Amino acid sequence: MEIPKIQWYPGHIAKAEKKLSQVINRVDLIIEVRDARIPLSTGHPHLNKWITNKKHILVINRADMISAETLTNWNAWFKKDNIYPIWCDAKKGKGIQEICKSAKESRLSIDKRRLSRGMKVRPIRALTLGFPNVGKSALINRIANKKVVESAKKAGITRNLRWIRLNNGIDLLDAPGIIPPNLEDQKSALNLALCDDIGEAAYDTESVAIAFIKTIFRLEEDKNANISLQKISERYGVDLLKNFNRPHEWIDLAALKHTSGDRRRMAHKLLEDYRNQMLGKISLEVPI
Ligand SMILES: Nc1nc2c(ncn2[C@@H]2O[C@H](COP(=O)(O)OP(=O)(O)OP(=O)(O)O)[C@@H](O)[C@H]2O)c(=O)[nH]1
Ligand SMILES: [Mg+2]
Repeated sequence: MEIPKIQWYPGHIAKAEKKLSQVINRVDLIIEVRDARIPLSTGHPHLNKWITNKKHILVINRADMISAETLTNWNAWFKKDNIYPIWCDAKKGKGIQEICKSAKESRLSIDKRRLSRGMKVRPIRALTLGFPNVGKSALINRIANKKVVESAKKAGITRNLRWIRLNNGIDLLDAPGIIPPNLEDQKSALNLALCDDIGEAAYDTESVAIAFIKTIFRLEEDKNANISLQKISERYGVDLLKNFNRPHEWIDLAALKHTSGDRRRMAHKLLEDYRNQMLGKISLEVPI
């Protein structure tokens, strides 16, 4: 599939990554946060380098945005590698207890190690690390049980590093979303764009909307993707199947009905409808 070129590495992320590299040695625990719709594309290729000698918890957020069946199938997939993710919905607070429990276990084991070496215990330092907009700040607010950091529907909300002292012996660091400087894997880059996990400046909306239609055609047969072309066709009153090889034309026809013929606005509407879950709980990546 031809994919529109997507590249995004804004200044604030470059700066944040530099600052992170200065504090990361002092961090004891990395709470890695991924997006349930694209749990592979939101895995950072440099993570293994960062987690050496640290505890690691894998949190997959936005669990409410995929089907329960797909979530179960992902668990079976991760289990093959002995990985047991904690699935969360930071909006509703689901999975937060599990993160706290797991962080506490890390704290106790770090305390034990320090005491055995004759060192005093101190609060452990935990960093939430992940791509932009996956819900890191929303999770922190849930863990702290009050609004301590800014969280909003746009990639690049958190701009600076910010320590939050919890009263359970854990200091939590909120950081801006981090992405690789070069989005070498353009298939993943497209997924990030579709899920709004990178800024809109990174791509052309119309080409990405066309790529979205091609993607749902490709994934439709996989049950885990949970796509109903019929429902989407009904929603816009334009048959997707009839326009199978002509996503451009589908957008044109839908634009006539919904955006006074404005293709760009229609493309944007389609993407926003997906992101706002108006098209169902669609997974853009599936366990294989
Ligand atoms: N449906 C759903 N929405 C979520 C979930 N978690 C966060 N959100 C929403 O996603 C948006 C982004 O959340 P943030 O907490 O700002 O994300 P972030 O990872 O801190 O983003 P940056 O600071 O830009 O890196 C907000 O509008 C949240 O309300 C979730 O589990 N489910
Ligand atoms: Mg944030």
